[in-house]
Amino acid sequence: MKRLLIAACVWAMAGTAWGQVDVTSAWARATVPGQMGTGAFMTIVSKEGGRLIGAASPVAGVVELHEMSMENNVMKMRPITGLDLPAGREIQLKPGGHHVMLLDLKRPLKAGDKVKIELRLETRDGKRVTQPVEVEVRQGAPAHEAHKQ
Ligand SMILES: [Cu+2]
Repeated sequence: MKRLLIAACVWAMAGTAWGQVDVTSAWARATVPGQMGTGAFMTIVSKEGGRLIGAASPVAGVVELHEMSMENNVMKMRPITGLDLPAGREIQLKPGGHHVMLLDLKRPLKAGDKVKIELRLETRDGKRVTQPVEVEVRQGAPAHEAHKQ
């Protein structure tokens, strides 16, 4: 147990020291039986500026970045190739806006679970890096209807 705690601390410190971005309020919506996809949300701040270009997760076969928008009074969502992270600006991935879409789920996500998501980022000078974040699964309010498969 003690070793686990130390490992967790080192990991957290590493994230702070070398992370391209600061990630807070990360969560994913719990699934209902039979649901194969769900959204993950978080607040991202890039100190130097960069771009979020993708993500991966051990719990999902496919992970996409999505945006939601109103078109003719209908909420639509579509995959995007990336999301700019201007230096120092808080970018919110949230229900009804941009989100990380976990598709082809390998298991149901229950409230209280922790899920790892690896963010793929492009730095200001064009380098590609990854950064792991831990996301807590929460009971979300309305289902993410458009993503039932
Ligand atoms: Cu989506």
